[in-house]
Amino acid sequence: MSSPLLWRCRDRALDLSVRTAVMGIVNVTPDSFSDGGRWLDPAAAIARCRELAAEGADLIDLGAESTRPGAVAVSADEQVRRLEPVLRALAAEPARLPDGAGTALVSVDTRSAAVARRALELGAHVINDVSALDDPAMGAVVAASGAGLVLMHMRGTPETMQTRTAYADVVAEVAAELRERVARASAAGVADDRIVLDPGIGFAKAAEQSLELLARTAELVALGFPLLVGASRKSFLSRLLGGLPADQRLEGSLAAATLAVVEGARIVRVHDVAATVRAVRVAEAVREARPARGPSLPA
Ligand code: HH2
Repeated sequence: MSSPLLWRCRDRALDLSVRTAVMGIVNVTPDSFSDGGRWLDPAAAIARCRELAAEGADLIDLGAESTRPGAVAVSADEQVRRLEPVLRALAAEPARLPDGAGTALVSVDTRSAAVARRALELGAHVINDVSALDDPAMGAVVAASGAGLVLMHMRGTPETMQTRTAYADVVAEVAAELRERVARASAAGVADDRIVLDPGIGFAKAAEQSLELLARTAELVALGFPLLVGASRKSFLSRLLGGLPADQRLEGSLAAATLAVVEGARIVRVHDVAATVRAVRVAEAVREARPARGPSLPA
């Protein structure tokens, strides 16, 4: 059996056993909560992808639909219209990592199987599905391509999710619901070594629930799949920092990413790639320096 920390994505694979993968965000949208409108022009988006890869983004996550709380769904046709020129440019000339370390993988953040199918035809390596297979056709589309698949936890849709934050034990319930989505992916033919899990920080979560998920990252790592955490610039940080706007949440985002990595997250999804790469190089070294945890501490 292959290592669960080798994530296979079509003809590529990311070794997550020591080095944390950094996923850089490029939203080709008019309305994303932090970078909405900045990368809607294809030329600007393509340049941003190349810039993030040059800063060390192992993956570029392209989104064409905002999933901020209250956001309304965007049609598949419109998502494809926004994504296609960017995907074509990255397929023709992949975005290069620094120091000759190869090229960034391309991930597409979509809940739509039709969008995923087209993105995969255009060379995407990963489908990042924040609904974790709500679209009944999604699993088969991903399985047929051998792409990587991110299954993120959410309840409801971005429009309704903040009315669905009642949990008795947020970590136990997120874990159980992610397990159900893994079963759905497996039933559709997605191999285990393609799957990454994500607690969905801020998706159907109140601020204190996002904090508890971060604090208890290790319990989600124990599900046996690489864990991705996306806390970058999210509103739970602002609540702790006197209401700072999204463009002033860098230090809070770095703190959250660092903690997640020390606790075992293997991929972080972020807006600020250069700073995050430096922070997680330290965090993963601390994690690797920790002695293996014994069965229990003396009383
Ligand atoms: N968060 C957002 C979008 N996609 N995907 C995963 N796997 N994990 C996340 O935490 C996650 C995600 C929301 O952030 P952003 O893309 O910056 O904003 P918007 O949804 O408004 O485009």
